[in-house]
Amino acid sequence: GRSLATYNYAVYHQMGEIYKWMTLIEKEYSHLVTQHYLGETYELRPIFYLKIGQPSDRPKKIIWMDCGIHAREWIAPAYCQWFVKEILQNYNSDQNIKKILQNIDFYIVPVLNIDGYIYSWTTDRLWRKSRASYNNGTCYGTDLNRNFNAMWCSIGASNNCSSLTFCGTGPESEPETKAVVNLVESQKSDILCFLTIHSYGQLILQPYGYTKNQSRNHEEMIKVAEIAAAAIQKKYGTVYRVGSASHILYSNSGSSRDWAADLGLNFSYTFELRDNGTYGFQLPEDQIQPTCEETMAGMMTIIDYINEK
Ligand code: ING
Ligand code: ZN
Repeated sequence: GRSLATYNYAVYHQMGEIYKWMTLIEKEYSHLVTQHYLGETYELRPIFYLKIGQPSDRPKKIIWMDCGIHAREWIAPAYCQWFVKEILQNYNSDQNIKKILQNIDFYIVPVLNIDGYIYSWTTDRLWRKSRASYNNGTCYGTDLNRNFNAMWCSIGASNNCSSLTFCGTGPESEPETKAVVNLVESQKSDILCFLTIHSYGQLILQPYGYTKNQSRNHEEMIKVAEIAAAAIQKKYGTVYRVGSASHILYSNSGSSRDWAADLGLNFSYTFELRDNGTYGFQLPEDQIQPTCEETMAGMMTIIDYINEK
C-alpha cells in the first residue's frame, strides 16, 4: 500500500508493507497510537508493538495481543491489523471503544516471528518456526510457542531441532521469546489479559496445555470464552470450541499462554482462527474479512467483560 487510505486489509501483506503500515498508523493516529521497540529477531530485524489508548494521567491497564508467532498462520497478522484499523476508525463514533481506550492500552504485536513470516513468503509457505540456525546450519527454527518457561519441553514438544515443535536449547533461548517475556514481566501487574492469535481450528483455548489441571479461574475463563464463541457464531455461523488446550486437542508445554497464566495474569487465551481444515493455513483472501469481523465480535465481548469487571 502507498498510504494508509489505500491499505487493503482484505489481502495478505509482506513484512515490508506491515512495517510501513505501522509507521503510517502511528503518524495518522498520533493522538492514540505510539510504536515501540520490543526486541529483535534472530536475524536482527526489529520487532515493534503498537500501544493504542487514550493518553491519561491515571495509570492504565493493559491488554496484550500478539499475532504471527507461527510463520505460516497468515490470517493472524491480518487480524491484528484489522483489529487496529477497527478500533481506530470507530473510536470517534463508538462510545464503547472510547470507554475502553480510556481505561486500557492495547499492546499489539502484528508479527512476532518476523524471520519466519518472511521465509514463509519467500521460500516455504508452510514454515512454522523461527529461523535460528542449529548444528552448523543443518537444521533451522525453534517453535516459539514451545520456548516459554512453562514446564519447558516436558510434553508436546521436541528436543530435536529438525522437529516442527522444537522447543529450543533452553527456556526463553530465543530472542523473540525473550522480547515478549521482558516486556510482559515488566508490566505484569497492569496486564489484564494476554491474547495470542494463531490458526487454524476455530478454538478459544485457555490454560493449561502442559497439564490437565485447571487454572485458578478456569470456570470464569470458560464462561467468558463461551460468550465470545456465541458472538462469533452469531456473525456468520462459524462454530468455535472452547476449553483448555490439553483437553481440547493435545498437551503442549512451553506456550506463551500457559506462561502468562503462571505469571499471574487473570485472563490468557489462544485464539485459533478459521478454518477447520479445508484450506488450513492457506486461508483464501476472500475469507479475511469475515474471519476478522467474527473474531472481532467475539474478542470484544472478552474485552468488554474485562473492562467492566
Ligand atoms: N496451535 C498452537 C500450537 O502451538 C495449541 C496451540 C497447542 C493448540 C496445543 C492445541 C494444542 O501448536 C497452532 N495451530 O499453532
Ligand atoms: Zn500456531
